[in-house]
Amino acid sequence: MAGDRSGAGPGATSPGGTGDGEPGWWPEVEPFRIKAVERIRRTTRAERERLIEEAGLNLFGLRSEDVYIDLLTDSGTSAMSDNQWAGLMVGDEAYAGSRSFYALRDAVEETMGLPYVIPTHQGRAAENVLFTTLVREGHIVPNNMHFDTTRAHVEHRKAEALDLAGPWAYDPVSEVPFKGDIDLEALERVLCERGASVPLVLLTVTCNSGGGQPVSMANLRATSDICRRHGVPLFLDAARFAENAYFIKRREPGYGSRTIPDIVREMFAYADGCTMSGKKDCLTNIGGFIALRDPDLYQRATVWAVLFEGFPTYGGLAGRDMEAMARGLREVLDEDYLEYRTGQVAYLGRCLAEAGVPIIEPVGGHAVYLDALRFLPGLGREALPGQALAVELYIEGGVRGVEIGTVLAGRDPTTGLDRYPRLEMVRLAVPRRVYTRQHLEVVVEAARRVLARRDGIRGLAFAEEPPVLRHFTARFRRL
Ligand code: P70
Repeated sequence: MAGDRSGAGPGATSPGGTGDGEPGWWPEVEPFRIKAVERIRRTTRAERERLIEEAGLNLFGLRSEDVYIDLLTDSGTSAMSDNQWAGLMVGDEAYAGSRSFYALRDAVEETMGLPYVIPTHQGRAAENVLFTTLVREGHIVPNNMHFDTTRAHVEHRKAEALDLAGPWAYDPVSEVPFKGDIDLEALERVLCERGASVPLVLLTVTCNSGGGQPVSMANLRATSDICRRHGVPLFLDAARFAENAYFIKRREPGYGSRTIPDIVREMFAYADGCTMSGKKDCLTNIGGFIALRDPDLYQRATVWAVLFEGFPTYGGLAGRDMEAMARGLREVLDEDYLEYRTGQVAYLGRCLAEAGVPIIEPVGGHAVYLDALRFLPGLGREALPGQALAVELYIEGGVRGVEIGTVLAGRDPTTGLDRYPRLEMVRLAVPRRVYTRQHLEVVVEAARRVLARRDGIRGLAFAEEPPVLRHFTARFRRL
């Protein structure tokens, strides 16, 4: 287990160490060796120019075979361990009462301290089941920042998805250690004025839309106090809970000598439940769950789970998927893994920053976010600079990122106008345990080359725009 290196953030330039008596001269190295590999293919620039045109200048439209380094998402793209692969073989495929369900339930209870578990096929399915149970038209759901599917599920019920991250979250360069913190005064105000319309409060750990930024334990505790005083349940959108716990250990006073499992238990002790996308910190390729403290809410949610997902001991998953999630949930708590994981992402950020590429700082847990407004200062927001930059990175190096900006934000459901978020970004999400440093160096070089020719880059406009979650299937044209 790595020890406390308090003061140095993950991936800081000071060399790392395992803290178990070894000298701290090595960097955040892979705590694994590679047992199976997957061929990837380089394409030519001419091929990529043609392929991205055919995809309507939307990176979601590309075939993965035509992508060299795929940083579209860290969701469902992890490499599973030998232990997880072995788990697939012993998965119990029974319709009811599957042994693998109990393995998952036990792993959730052990790590999160939440005894009632409903498996779902992925995170948004957990949102669908929970929000069908709790959220009605006219309700307000406060969150530090909603990620896209969460927002869409709230708004689909004609409720308001209210982002209450503090102003620090929108400053791309301030070195605030917990930029994911919710604004406690704003939350208090909302609950005082409109508390009767708030069915639950969410905290997204880490805060994906804000750059993968962590939420501090102090903020979790204070949020929980406020919610309890107003009688409103607090839920975690827990997709990247382990990465968040690691940041707490490294950055928050008083946590440096606590273990990750201990920190995780404390985080969840402040919550009434969570929705989980297992495709992130369960280290699996599919899966999710709802975990709850209250047996009555569990009963009510189960009704919808049966309708949407399946019998409550499989919830849209194969038994083997639940087995892999159960094992991943324990593996992800390994501090050597989390040090490597956050260190690799920090390494990418550091190299990009050194190359002069404007990024959101500090670097978050799962991705480096390029600041498209500073990268392409010649383009206004209406020219979709994030999307334009993502397209150029693909053309330059076969690197696929994703726009987290105006395209993703969509239109305001009441005004119908573009929402223009305060940050216009391209996210380079690093899949877990998949790429090496050399792969990341290709990414840095591609970004450096795009930066060198940025003055010649044109903006984009929608050519086809679907009504919900438009970023997945939209087509674009060059201005
Ligand atoms: C991502 C994916 C999914 C997600 C999340 C949080 C904090 C719930 C969910 C839903 C979505 C995505 C975005 C761009 C490209 C590809 C995929 N996040 N809560 O990459 O979970 O996907 O399992 O339904 O981040 O951030 P699920």
